[in-house]
Amino acid sequence: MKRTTLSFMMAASLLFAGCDKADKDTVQQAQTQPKAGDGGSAHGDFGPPQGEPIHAVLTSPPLVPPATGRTTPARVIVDLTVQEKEMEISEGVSYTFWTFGGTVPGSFIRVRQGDTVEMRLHNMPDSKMPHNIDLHGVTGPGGGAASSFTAPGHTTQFTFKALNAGIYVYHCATAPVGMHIANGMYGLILVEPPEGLPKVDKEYYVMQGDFYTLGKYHDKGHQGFDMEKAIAEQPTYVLFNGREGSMTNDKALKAKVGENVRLYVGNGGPNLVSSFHVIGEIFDKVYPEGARNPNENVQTTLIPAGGASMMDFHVEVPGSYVLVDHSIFRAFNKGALAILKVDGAENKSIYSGKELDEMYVGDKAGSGSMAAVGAAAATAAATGAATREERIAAGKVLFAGTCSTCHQATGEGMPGVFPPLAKSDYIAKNPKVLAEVMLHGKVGPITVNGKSYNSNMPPMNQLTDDEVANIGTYVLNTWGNPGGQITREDAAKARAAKPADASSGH
Ligand code: HEC
Ligand SMILES: [Cu+2]
Repeated sequence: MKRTTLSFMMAASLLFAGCDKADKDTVQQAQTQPKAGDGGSAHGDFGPPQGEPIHAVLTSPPLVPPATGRTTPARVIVDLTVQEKEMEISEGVSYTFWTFGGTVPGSFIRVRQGDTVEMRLHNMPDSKMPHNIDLHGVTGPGGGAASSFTAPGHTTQFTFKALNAGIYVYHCATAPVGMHIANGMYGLILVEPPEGLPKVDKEYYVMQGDFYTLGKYHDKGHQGFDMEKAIAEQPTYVLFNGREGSMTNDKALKAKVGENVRLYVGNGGPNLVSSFHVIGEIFDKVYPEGARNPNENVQTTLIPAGGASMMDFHVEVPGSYVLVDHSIFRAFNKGALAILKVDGAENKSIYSGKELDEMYVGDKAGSGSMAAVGAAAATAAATGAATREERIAAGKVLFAGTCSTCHQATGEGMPGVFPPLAKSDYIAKNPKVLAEVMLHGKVGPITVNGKSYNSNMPPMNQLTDDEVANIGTYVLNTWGNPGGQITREDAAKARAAKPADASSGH
């Protein structure tokens, strides 16, 4: 069992002390004869490394190195370079990340149980901070942190034997630890069991992290780290692979109908626990926290901060499957959303697609798909563009996701349910009302173009002032509306006019 100086880990290891005796009884037998299914570090030493040392193949997310394919233990050299660099955290928002290998999460490392791993940590000369590495797959003080303090422009090295198979988080553990992790210093190391993992068609590397910026969600420009938000555990962004939209649109993960997909999903934290879910799929197998024996038929699996999991599933039906943290505001309002795009032939016997849409005069009209509304708000490219033309272009994209579920892409609305925005006399009377309606919603009776409606539009105050200006300007300049502009100031004024109360709709 791994020893560490952290007191909470000591407390945890005491809990397991009862198991030690049983383990020791089987040590002798296991050392001579490792066999599949034997867990624990006492069964993971297959003797000295054989053959020439191997340089580990490291991959950037979402890619995973190929299986080691080895049946004997080797000496594996890992060269990991720490780089502090500015990258986009969201469209038009930059952040100074601290990285292992230039990416968030850091490079994926893959070894086999029993391997001797020579860990070389390089810290770039232009780094401002010292860094180190704690690999949860290491048996030894600090998981290696005690031996890897690396000043800017230095290289350090330590060697460990990978005794336990599993999928492990690694992270920087230099003080202030929380800050190093919050800045992106984490990644995954896979220690394959001696017989390897079951073969699949596609493997991907996904890692969640929570981020704390001085500005608000989607505030443009360079954003510094906010220690107070971090301590309060109130992230501005919750992200997969360190950037909002890192795996959407043309960067979506890909698979074909009929394939088996495996995700290696880690959670760097520093604070949040992830309720990891893929919308529209069921995990055939989850190796909870990387454990050896999978659970079957799982919908949502918990991934603790500083923990990781593997999940396998077979894809039967084409379409876009959405990876989320099912603590769902994180997905739609903080960025924890990615797409797996599955191509191939439809299979109507498994999933029919929409079979019916007809009038239903029930109690009250439904309120549309809020998922789609939020998704667009989270992912649409809000540019902070200033000219009218730029606002119209950006607003068109935002409208498509944020408003068109109800008002339709044509702006015609739906008879009796959603009023038209096209040639709306309600808008024409007072164009600035657009900002107000967007930010505070609209409830109660309303007449548009001679027809009355009495429904509920939810407030969308997650939109930034720029986004409100973009959508408003787009609507004003489309479908025969009177033209003109909604400015950032109009949006700010409307936002301040009434306190936003998301529960009442006004
Ligand atoms: C969930 C469905 C829904 C979404 C999404 C939605 N609206 Fe509405 N909207 C409504 C409903 C319902 C009304 C009428 C409310 C009432 O009856 O009081 C309305 C009314 C309006 C009105 C005033 C009436 C008119 O037709 O001129 C405007 C303007 C408007 N919405 C703009 C928008 C814009 C812009 C967006 C995107 C940011 C948006 N709405 C998103 C449902 C929605
Ligand atoms: Cu660090």
